Amino acid sequence: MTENTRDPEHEVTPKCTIDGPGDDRRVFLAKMALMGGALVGASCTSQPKAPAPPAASPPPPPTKGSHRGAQAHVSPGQLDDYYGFWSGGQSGEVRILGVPSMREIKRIPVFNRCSATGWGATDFSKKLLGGKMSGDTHHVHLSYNGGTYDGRYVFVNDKASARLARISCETMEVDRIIDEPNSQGTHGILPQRHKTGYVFCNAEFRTPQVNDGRDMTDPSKYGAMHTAVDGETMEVKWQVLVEGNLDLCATDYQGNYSFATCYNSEGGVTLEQMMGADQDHLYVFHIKNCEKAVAEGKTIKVGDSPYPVIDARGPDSPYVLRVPVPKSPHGVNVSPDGKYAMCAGKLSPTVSVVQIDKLAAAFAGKIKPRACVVAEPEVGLGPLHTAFDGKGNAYTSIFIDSVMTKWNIAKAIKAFKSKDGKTPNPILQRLDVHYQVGHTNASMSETKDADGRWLIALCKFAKDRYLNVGPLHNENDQLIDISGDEMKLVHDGPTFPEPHDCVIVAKDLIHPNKIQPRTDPRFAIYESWAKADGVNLKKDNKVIRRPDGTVRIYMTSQAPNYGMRDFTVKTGDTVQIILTNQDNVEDLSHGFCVSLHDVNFLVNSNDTNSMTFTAGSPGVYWYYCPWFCHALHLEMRGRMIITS
Ligand code: RUQ
Ligand code: CUA
Repeated sequence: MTENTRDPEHEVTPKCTIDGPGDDRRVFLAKMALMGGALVGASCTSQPKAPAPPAASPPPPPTKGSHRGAQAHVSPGQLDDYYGFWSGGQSGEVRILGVPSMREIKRIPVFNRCSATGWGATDFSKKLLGGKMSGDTHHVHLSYNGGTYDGRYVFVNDKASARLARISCETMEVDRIIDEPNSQGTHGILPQRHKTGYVFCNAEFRTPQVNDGRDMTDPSKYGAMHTAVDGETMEVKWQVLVEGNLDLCATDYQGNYSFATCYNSEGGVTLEQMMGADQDHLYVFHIKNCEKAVAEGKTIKVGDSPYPVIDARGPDSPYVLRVPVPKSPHGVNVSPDGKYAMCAGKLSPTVSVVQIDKLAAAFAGKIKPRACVVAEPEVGLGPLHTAFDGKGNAYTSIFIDSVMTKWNIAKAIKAFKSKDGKTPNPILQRLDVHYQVGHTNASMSETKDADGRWLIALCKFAKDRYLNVGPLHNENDQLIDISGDEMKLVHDGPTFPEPHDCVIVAKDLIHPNKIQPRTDPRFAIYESWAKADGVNLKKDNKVIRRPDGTVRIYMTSQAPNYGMRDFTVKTGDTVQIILTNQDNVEDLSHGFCVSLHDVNFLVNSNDTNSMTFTAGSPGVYWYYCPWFCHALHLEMRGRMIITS
């Protein structure tokens, strides 16, 4: 079956027309969701028909309401307008793409072992990772000031081991990793936006609190943590314990609230149990009240963890307000004007629009929490996340329908108040994407400066869009031009599995250093070793046998030479290579690879890096520079001589 034909047998429901490619997988997924009783009140008939999917190339001819469009092609030698920060999912990394070219510029190893850079094996990274070599990054967000990015840090979660990492934008290298206490499945994160204050982290998996063997068979006693981490010091400040599992996270623009979508209000532990109730919640955390409780000691301790915990399980309190929304919400995104939190329905075809300035009255008990919901447009089957153009429109990713739905916020609010609840129709366009879009984000969408130029649909399946490369398919991140009245698909971007989310940041806000600054906290460690050994890191080439038997090799590099042509150690020695790159020139990295010893790491211009290993059996072992650095790069090597 070709993309543009539809097999009537594959219609999912008599009422609901799924436009676009009627392929087996799309229909299969839709059927699965329906079989799970997952969709409530789904009725697509009122929605505008989605345009036919565009041919692979050339781009479709202009249609009514089209526009000249933003220029997606970036010529050789030209720079992109935006930095795109992509999470890498189960690859454990973060990637930097240029937008709109979608060229992958850099991979930043975070929770993963990286052979190219030695991340996970160098002394510094090994210490940060604490022996874990995998991770699952979902959400990347940058530090803010005054409602927009301040260009200092990138924060990213690890769902697998409940951690939060910070990348310094100076070097685009991880500088901190912390554990989230009493948490599993750390999922949604978001920094505060008025300044670099807290970074909030949601635990998606409810667990016994304390999780030490007690309460295992009584899920009613399970709970989940909303954790406030200081974005400057990366210290956990406090936690709020709630009964529900916390999914995506958002913050307002004033510093008053943080948000968490909360599905599984049933408190179930199986899929069926988690989908029982028709209603779940958007949890709203009142930051000042939480801080006050912490200051007044109205907190508990959970297990051995030293951090104060506000026990907010049970009914609404000064700390947490539960705004009812249709079943199993997923994404929550705050509009660039700071007025609304958009809560995507996932198992409901709606987005609930929560008006943030009504929350104070709800916290004060003057209005019901549900009265904060001012619109609930029907956007399609399986809405997951919402992006913004700064012009009053929202773009919601629709997983089951494989479309992006563009809708107008003001119209949705008007329609909600109208007699039939539907007039005016807020839905402006539904654009086919390929396939099964998860996250979406737009240029500067998570800031007050959303500029309405580019939208990314992070599609979970690529299927037939690329050459067949075997059972593991890539993901497909599609670039959509939103600068005109209509969304236009302009580019397919294959990615290695599996980005979950991205943010698109105006290039003028990010200023990395091209030469390694030696002020980075990492250098304090090397400096302290050098001081103890009476070594000048930047000049000396010395072998130091420490009292504990460790052999420290301090070495320099300058293309195409190492400061040492050879060094000698004994079989079984613990050897630590501390290499300093004397080249102070842009793009002149060296590295250090030791034959047959699984030692390989990167040392950038003006950088120092180190790795520790055990010397093998007696013999000669060449070490060499793995980074092409000079015409005589292949000759850049020396001998490690191991004696018995
Ligand atoms: S999640 S597809 Cu991990 Cu951000 Cu929504
Ligand atoms: Cu240094 Cu190649």
